[in-house]
Amino acid sequence: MRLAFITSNPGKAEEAKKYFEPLGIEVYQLHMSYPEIQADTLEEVAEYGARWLAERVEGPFFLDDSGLFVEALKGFPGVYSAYVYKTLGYWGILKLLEGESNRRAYFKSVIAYWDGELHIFTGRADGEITTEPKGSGGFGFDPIFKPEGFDRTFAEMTTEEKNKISHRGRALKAFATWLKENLK
Ligand code: ITT
Ligand code: NA
Repeated sequence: MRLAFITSNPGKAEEAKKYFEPLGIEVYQLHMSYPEIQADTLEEVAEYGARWLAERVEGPFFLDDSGLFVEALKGFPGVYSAYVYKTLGYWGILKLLEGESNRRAYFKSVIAYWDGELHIFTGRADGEITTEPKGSGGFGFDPIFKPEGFDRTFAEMTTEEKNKISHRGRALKAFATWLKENLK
């Protein structure tokens, strides 16, 4: 089986490819931009995007909308993560947290799969924001996020390691489980 992943982010595509490969499912990246509405939740953003694409894309596809939620910043950047990453980068987050002792944060991933109907799968990873960036793997905010129970940032992990514990890995797991039960 082949699955189209509509994303502009090669890091996300790589993680999904690696996740599905051992399950005999080939994921390929489809570059197609879609509107990302301003909404309060990742679910709303993902659902709007998927329904918009459904009218324009032939066959099934999935997309992923994610965000980093920092407790001391009342959940910021959250649904604004892509914009904040593009403008301030992870240094901006480090700067906002300077002198802050509460470093708690979580990543959340929402996968929207369209096969004629909409299916939503979510995953979350709790951890903390480091005081300095570490590692060169992964993408986005990975160098400043240390998952709970680990001494390394996501950027210091291989894709396989990150997939086992990450927000996206967990959403992909829910997606894969659903596929196994629902594909005839
Ligand atoms: P799409 O085309 O798939 O939307 P994007 O990079 O714009 O790609 P989002 O809209 O989901 O993705 O924005 C989320 C932001 O959070 C973006 O800047 C990502 O780099 C970052 N991000 C998402 N998942 C991440 C992860 O697993 N690790 C680190 N940063 C992540
Ligand atoms: Na985006």
